[in-house]
Amino acid sequence: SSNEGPLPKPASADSGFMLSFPAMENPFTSDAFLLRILAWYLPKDEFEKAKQQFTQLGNEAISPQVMEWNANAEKQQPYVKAHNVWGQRYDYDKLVTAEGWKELGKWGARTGAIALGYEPEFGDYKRIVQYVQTYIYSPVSGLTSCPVAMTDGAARLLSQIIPSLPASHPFHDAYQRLIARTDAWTSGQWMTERAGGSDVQNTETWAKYSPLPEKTGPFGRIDEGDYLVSGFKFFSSATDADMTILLAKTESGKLSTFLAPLRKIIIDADGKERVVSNGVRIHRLKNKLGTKQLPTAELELKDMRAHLVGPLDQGIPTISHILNITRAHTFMASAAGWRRALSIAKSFAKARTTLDQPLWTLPLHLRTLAETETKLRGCLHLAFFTIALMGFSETSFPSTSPAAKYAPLPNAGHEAQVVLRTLTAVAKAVVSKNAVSGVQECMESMGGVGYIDEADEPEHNIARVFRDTNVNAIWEGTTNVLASEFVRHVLKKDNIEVFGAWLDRAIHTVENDVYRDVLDKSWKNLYRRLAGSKDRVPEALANGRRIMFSLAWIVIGLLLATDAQRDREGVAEEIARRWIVNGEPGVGEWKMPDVGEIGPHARFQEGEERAKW
Ligand code: UCC
Ligand code: FAD
Repeated sequence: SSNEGPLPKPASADSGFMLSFPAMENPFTSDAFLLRILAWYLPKDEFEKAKQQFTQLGNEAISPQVMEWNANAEKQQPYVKAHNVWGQRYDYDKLVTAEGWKELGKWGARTGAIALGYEPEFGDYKRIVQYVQTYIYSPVSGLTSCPVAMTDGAARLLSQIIPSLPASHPFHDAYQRLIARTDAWTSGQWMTERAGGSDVQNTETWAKYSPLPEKTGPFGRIDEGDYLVSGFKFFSSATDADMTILLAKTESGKLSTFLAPLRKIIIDADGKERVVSNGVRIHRLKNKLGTKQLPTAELELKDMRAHLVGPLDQGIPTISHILNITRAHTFMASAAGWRRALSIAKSFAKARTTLDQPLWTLPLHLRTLAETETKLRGCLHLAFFTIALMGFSETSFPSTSPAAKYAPLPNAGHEAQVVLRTLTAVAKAVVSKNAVSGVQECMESMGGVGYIDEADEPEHNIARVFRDTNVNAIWEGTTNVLASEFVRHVLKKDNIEVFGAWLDRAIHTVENDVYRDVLDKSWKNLYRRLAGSKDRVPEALANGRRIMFSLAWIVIGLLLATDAQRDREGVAEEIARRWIVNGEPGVGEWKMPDVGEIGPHARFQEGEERAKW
């Protein structure tokens, strides 16, 4: 009617409501929980030194330069150029990767992604410090964190082998190049074949002993190994690597571990040196849900010259040095991606208004984020405790660490080894699996924008984090394969008794009577069943996932409880309470259905056996 005024100005493409999203914060200095964990393990001096380095790394991680490299690596996906325009095959398949990918790899090496774990600067604490680097670097590494993981594994393996080798052996040089900060080498890990990646016993790659008649020294160069390897590798993620560690069978029909460079030097007809492929042909690159920046390929190997690593026929025990390191990178990257997704989701909840109030003030939304934070903190505790054990077992158990006083560490030596191997498998499986649902929750909490996958805007692209996080539950052993590894390991020899002695002792350091009681009853229940399963391994294997998640729930509860009692900090206390007493992230609530009946103490009446497998 005529007395109505003009309508408000409608929105247009460039006017109307526009959400203003806050700038990213330094992922180190803004992460109160990470700082708390670090202060638990590092003595004051080391903590201050690390803080300085990581504040700088955190600033770099949110810099426009790093964002640009990430966008570039995501947009310019790798491809292979095998022939020139005349149809001639190159001396080796040219794998073309983005500038961003290359720069991110160099940035990782420069900032110590591997070096920190081998340089003496942080002494007994070097692994913890190295994995803080992983935590900050991996979410913005454009997946160069994947070759980093495998390179770290190869460095660890060589560090075990080279002390017994003469100085002229090429493995010494390879090791130095892997741990370098500049012009560093990367290494691949080739295990999976078409016949299976979980069970590698059906490997169809063969290594023939065929030493060169003449070498350039008693042990030759890195490309003068004594074996010729041929076969087909179905997944190779480090296709642009300098070298690789791979499994192959020898005439015994058993698996051994080999090291080979991807290129070799030949002398051509006119006496000139030429760099050619060391018998590796890229069959094709894979199309994948995520990890788009990563050049995952199928490779055909034909007479690849390789060195044997470790004893003949001991392929699995030898390569397991790598597996345990790459699994640690996997769980840390899972937790780091999850933390990044949650930071984005929290920023969104502060920026978005709904029902005329900031989103974060809606109790239901706040509760969803709080539960996600609780699960993530639990997983982070498990992750860093496992890393601390790894570091301490490589060097020595420190008496100067606050952890020696407060953290429930096992005894150095055999007990620590059993606990470390157990928790490495458990953490890889449990943290990676939870990160998938955790990141999904963060994505959903941003509504439709959460689902937008914009390569140009890596600073708030949760969808990319979700795609990339999914793979962590698959590679380096699926959840069930790790559950199987865990069950078989603890049921061997007296491992369950050794593990049990530690956990029992640790639980009894919990001062809060209620927490101690809940954890003690839960563990006794699980232990009784596990220790009684030595002659029923197949049955325990069938229930492996449930057992593993139940154990993780107990160990995380223990870590949260001991952390809280160190200073009675309010948030730490509340998270411990929610985890242990409410069973909030446990039974039902914890998104893992297989947590089973382990959970709130109310369910653990004396003598009652509730935890059914
Ligand atoms: O996926 C891959 C790379 C992807 C990219 C990586 C990026 C990572 C981080 C990224 C961050 C963003 S490479 C492919 C990974 N493949 C796997 O993980 C294979 C999964 N399958 C398994 O784990 C299986 O359990 C196998 C292959 C290890 C099982 O082989 P077998 O033949 O059944 O062998 P056993 O019987 O389990 O083990 C043989 C010996 C045993 O010694 P004994 O008999 O003396 O007890 C084991 O104790 O090897 C020992 N062993 C180990 N030792 C086996 N596993 C381990 C271990 N984890 N630690 C120590
Ligand atoms: P399978 O072994 O066939 O497994 C299929 C299913 O069977 C799984 O659900 C598994 O849990 C289940 N299963 C198998 N064994 C058991 C058991 N004992 N108990 C219960 N369940 C079981 N590999 C490399 O070697 N190098 C690489 O660089 C590499 N890069 C990769 C990159 C990407 C992006 C991906 C997706 C994979 C990569 N892989 C790599 C391969 C990866 O390690 C394997 O896919 C993985 O180990 C599983 O092997 P598979 O695919 O053959 O599955």
